[in-house]
Amino acid sequence: GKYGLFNTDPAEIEKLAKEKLSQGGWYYSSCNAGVSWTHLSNRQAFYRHRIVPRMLVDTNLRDTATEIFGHKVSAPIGFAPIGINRIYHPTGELSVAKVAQELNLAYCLSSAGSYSIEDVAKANGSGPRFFQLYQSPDDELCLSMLQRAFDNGFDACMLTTDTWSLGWRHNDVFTGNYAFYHEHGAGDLGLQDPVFQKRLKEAGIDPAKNPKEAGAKWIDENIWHGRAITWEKMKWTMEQWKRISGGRPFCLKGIQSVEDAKKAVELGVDGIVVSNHAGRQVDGGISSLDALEKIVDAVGDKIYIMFDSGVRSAADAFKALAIGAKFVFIGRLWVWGLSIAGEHGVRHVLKSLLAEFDILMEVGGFVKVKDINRGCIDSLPNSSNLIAEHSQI
Ligand code: HOC
Repeated sequence: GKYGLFNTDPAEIEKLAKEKLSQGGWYYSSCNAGVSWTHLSNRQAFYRHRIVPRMLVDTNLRDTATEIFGHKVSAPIGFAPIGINRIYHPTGELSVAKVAQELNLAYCLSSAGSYSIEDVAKANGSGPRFFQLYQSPDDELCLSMLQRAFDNGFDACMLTTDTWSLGWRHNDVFTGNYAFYHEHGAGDLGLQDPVFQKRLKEAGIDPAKNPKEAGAKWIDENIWHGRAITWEKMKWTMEQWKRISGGRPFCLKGIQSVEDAKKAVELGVDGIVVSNHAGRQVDGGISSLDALEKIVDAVGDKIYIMFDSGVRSAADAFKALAIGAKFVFIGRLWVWGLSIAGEHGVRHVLKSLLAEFDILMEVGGFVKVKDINRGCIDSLPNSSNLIAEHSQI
């Protein structure tokens, strides 16, 4: 049928997802900050770097597998944390986590998830899985979430550093995002937290009678609370995670400057995700790939560097690896797969991406992930003013 073996060209996926989603769902998943210039610069940066294939290489024994924090995975490509997956499909995070395990890919659960930590962990089975934290200013609640993440086998904590409030996203503001999220069970991950349940009781809110009020309290006070977490506080969070988890990796997501990357190294953070939140936070910002290049040059040998923002193909992922990322996360591709056909849609999109990556290695003459380096790409100066229609995807 139409949504069986659908065309996995990213432009097609996007079209099918738009057709399937409500206006609110489509606007939320596709929106960017402001006039989308950060998104555009993400796409332009990929366009500027070109892969240089090598010939007569024995790629018969090529291998897309790699390791992330000591876990062997099928590819250096994983699921970026994205909140409220029930907007896209009723089975939401459960389907995504299940497919991740089936394909042996790293999965990162958003703390704005629409299913509980416990249920997602069960769906994800043996993982590997990471827990993304939108840090609540309520320390007791934060500790409770970290503890639940550890108790449920999450292998690393990833603190998002760029989203204390959502960026100004016209389309999403237009659809009245706030009410929309609540309708889709936004934040069940939080609503099921024992400390948050205590907070609801203290405030006299019965979530069974007043789910919208309870949901609003969760989001307003603990997710988009508008109160920035500073480096000082981040140190506390890292120490708490280390204590609770017995030293499992702690990472920062959203790093875009060399200064911040150096600070992360100085404070003993295990890894960073160079990311501009897919262009959804600051408009007119530096592309994630350009930031990656500068950061790798400055601290690439001192910290584990991951990457996200704007990846639409295996070639994009390859370019980020060539520039020096050790691991690449994708977001909207799997969200749209989920929107189109639930679990099947996620599986179909990911299997296509993995096949594309494998074939790229074969036809490009690359044998191992660790051999992907700057010598594999040719780059135009970043002053080049360019953009093809295709890079609008
Ligand atoms: C219910 C809160 O990363 C985005 C997301 C923010 C997730 C918070 C959801 O929209 O970019």
